[in-house]
Amino acid sequence: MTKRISLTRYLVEQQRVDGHIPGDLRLLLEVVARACKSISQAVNKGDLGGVLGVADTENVQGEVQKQLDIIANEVLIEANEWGGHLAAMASEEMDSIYVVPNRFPQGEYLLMFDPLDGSSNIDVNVSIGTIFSVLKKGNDNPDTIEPVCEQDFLQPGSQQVAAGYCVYGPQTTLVLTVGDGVAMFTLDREQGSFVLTRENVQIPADTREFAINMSNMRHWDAPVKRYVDECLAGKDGPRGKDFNMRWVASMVADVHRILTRGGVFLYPWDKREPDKPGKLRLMYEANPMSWLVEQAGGAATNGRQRILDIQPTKLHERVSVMLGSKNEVDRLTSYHSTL
Ligand code: AHM
Ligand code: MG
Repeated sequence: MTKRISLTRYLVEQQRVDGHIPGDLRLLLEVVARACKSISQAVNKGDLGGVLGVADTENVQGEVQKQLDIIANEVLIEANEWGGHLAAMASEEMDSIYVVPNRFPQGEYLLMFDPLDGSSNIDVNVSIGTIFSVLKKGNDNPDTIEPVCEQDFLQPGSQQVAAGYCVYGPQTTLVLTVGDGVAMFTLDREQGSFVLTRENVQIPADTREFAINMSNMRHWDAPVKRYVDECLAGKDGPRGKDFNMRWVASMVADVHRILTRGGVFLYPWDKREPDKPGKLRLMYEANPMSWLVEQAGGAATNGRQRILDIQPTKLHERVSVMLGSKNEVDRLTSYHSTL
């Protein structure tokens, strides 16, 4: 019989055998996984659990919140606030940071999340997910510990100590990196545990598949238009091969496909909102996904710069995103420097 490796055992081995993660980070990741299990239950119940539909609120970005956005946010906060591993949390769905209340011990980590990514797919029974990223609170002098503040979160993605997502699709799959490659864990609902199902995930450097919302074509910048035009020209065009297109409109599902079989995902800056660098959020979406993709041998840029090198200036910062198969991302990035 093949040996089943649970997420718990994987994390213990990362701590004990490989020394990649401290005990506190291991426990924190276990709690995040447990919260994802509960969100998965709520997602699965759908109408039977009364969790679908819109709430009467907007988030800080002015987007109408769905009930599940709010439920998932609460599940993550309640699961994580008492464990003693965190100093504070930040979420796409909250205006400002959530400092762990005084009644609980304060830890040294910072957790960021997009509690329910792909909100437009909730009510139509299409894959959605939770994205998370963990940073360490700055190097405090223990004699002068300052209270945690938003500034502590403004670290480039290269400083992440763990990142991942959980996709709620036909299967619930947790995908994780702690800087030692990418591992995937499938939820075994009977046992109630995540089981390791893929390790050392690698994205092929070349692909024939791209993902972008084509309805925005008229708003794109010249380098993105050139790239997609060349893909669409197929084997008679400059690329000399036919391309396929996929767009789930849940970043978790699109990135999961890319980690599984390659491809390139683009949500570029466009002319609709010239003052915003892009639609997706740097801290909750682009940074964790970029680190996962790089850990799997792929690349991630905003067209001009490696996403993980961007110094954030605010919590809800947005960014243009191009990630996936390395040779395609390099090509796109080179088009930005020549056009
Ligand atoms: P959300 O976090 O509010 O769900 O928004 C992010 C989502 C991404 O998952 C997805 O790639 C993108 O928005 C889809 O946008 P569009 O509807 O413009 O295609
Ligand atoms: Mg999102």
